Amino acid sequence: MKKNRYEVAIVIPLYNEEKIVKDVLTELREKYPEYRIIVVDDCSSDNSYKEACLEGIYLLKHMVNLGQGATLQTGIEYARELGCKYAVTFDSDGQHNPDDIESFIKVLKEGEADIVLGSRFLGSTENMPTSKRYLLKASRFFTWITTGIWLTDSHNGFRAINIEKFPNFEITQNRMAHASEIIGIIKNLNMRYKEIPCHIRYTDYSLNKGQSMWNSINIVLDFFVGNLIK
Ligand SMILES: Nc1nc2c(ncn2[C@@H]2O[C@H](COP(=O)(O)OP(=O)(O)OP(=O)(O)O)[C@@H](O)[C@H]2O)c(=O)[nH]1
Ligand SMILES: [Mg+2]
Repeated sequence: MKKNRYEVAIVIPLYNEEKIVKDVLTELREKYPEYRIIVVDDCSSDNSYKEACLEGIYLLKHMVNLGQGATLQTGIEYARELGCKYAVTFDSDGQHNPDDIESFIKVLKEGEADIVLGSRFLGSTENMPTSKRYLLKASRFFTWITTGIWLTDSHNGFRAINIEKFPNFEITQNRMAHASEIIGIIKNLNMRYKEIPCHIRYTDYSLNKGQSMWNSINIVLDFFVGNLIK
């Protein structure tokens, strides 16, 4: 049987990362020429869209800012349209390590799981603020209480999904609630999941972009909006 050359899509949400997105995409394109790279610009107010306009990249754009959940959903839908079997979700802010992608895909290809979840606590971190560490550790208990699923890292954007096997894997929560929603989807669709180690870098750039505090508030709201009010 003919091997699908582009069975893997790397789906990249993009919002106001003009300083770094070109480097992130260039590295991914060089490392993974055999994968489709799909970038979804979430109506950035800076030059991110222009910076992401590179050869070999599929670049989509939301006409209004919809948030990370909707951005991932747009990218996953497009990966399906392109006929990809697996989708890896990968941030555009340089915090994820491209080298980790291979181990995520290996788990899916070997049929060990239907969704692979990256864990910085099984893997490693660089310069993670203490407040973020505590918040993320606390989030594991909320996730466990509300879904019955125990994860070491429940708010990590680095994942790989068998989208062919789960055509109804669909993120409907646009903003803060999507991370919890994904754990709910895993439960509802009875997906086999596996957490594997990944490396997360808190670079000067990502720490200074000024979204960290807002993201932390989002994680807290996620528990309430995504879980408790359900
Ligand atoms: N904050 C934010 N990010 C978005 C949005 N839409 C897409 N993204 C992208 O989603 C990815 C993750 O966003 P981050 O703000 O870095 O969130 P995070 O990595 O969970 O949090 P930090 O640990 O603070 O970096 C990045 O690649 C963003 O560019 C949005 O509306 N808001
Ligand atoms: Mg980030």
